[in-house]
Amino acid sequence: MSKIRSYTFALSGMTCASCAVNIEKVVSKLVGVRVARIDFAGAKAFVQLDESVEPSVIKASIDQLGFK
Ligand code: 9UX
Repeated sequence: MSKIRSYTFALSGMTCASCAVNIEKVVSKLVGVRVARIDFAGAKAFVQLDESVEPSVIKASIDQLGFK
């Protein structure tokens, strides 16, 4: 049984609510991601990850989509 860790971080660059939906779809498919919620209005990302997954992997993926 692997543990799950929760992270919340600021996310800049979203210009419409669809951006949040798009990011959620991509991040949700990454290995080890249990929960991905992107808050457009609050400009935040909330994720729950298997402990084996470093949050930097998630951030790198979001960077690739053009957000910070
Ligand atoms: Mo909104 Mo975001 O019109 O990648 S979907 S800008």
